[in-house]
Amino acid sequence: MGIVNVTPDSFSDGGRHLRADAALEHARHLLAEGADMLDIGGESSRPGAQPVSAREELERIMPVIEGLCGEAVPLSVDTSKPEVMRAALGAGASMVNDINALQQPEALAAVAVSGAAVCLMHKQGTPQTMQVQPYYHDVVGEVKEFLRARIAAAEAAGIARERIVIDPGFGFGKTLAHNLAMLRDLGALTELNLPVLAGLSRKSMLGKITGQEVEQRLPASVAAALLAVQRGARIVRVHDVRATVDALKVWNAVDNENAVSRGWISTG
Ligand code: YH5
Repeated sequence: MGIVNVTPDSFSDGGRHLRADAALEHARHLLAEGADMLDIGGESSRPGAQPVSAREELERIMPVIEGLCGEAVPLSVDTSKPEVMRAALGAGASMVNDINALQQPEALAAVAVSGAAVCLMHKQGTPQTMQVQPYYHDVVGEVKEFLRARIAAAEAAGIARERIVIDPGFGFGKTLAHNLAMLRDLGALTELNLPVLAGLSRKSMLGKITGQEVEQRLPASVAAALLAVQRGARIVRVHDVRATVDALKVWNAVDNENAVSRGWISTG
């Protein structure tokens, strides 16, 4: 899953049209690099980020979703707002990626009536406060129980299991120790029998481990994505698609007997 952030901090603000054009060009670049799906977001959910209105979010993402709906690729919309979900799904998005796990009123219904897929993510606190003092007795157990409860809520609202993806929410109200425990034991989430999505790309935990600033975290991000897939993640949300795809191809060539039959590699 390639990340397309349509925010002023990601694409320099020469006005709405230029920003949408730059985001579209970036999205097509990620597809050329081998992305199987794109995650399009108009609200920064980085630690400390300020919320934006539904109207502002829509003005950022809708031109990009509309510009991409001709490409034969699944689009995910990164939002917590039901109004934004409905508009994006109406324009052809096929998945909602909600860091709030459909906890806002109407969010469950917005996804349920659409037939779209959803990614339910765990976090502790809100993006404004979540890194202040994360605390868990048992991070893996608590994340798993939270996701189990949100899966039940989604199913009760009419969202079939086949439509649900789960995500431990790396960096969302978690210390380095919590993130490492979660990655080490990611297999515990696969016991919920749903595809696991992992988002580690360029995150602070990689900066803490390597001492690298955000622009220099590509090698660490590739290593983290590979580790996540080896521990059971089925989708990795990444900025650096080509490097990640190459790493996964090497792993597949060595460890996955199906790599040839799936057309991922050729033995000549
Ligand atoms: C995720 O894990 N993450 S937004 C800080 C960074 C770099 C990247 C300091 N949305 C996830 O990517 N959706 C985000 O450098 C997500 N899973 C899902 N499903 C945070 C982010 C980032 C933050």
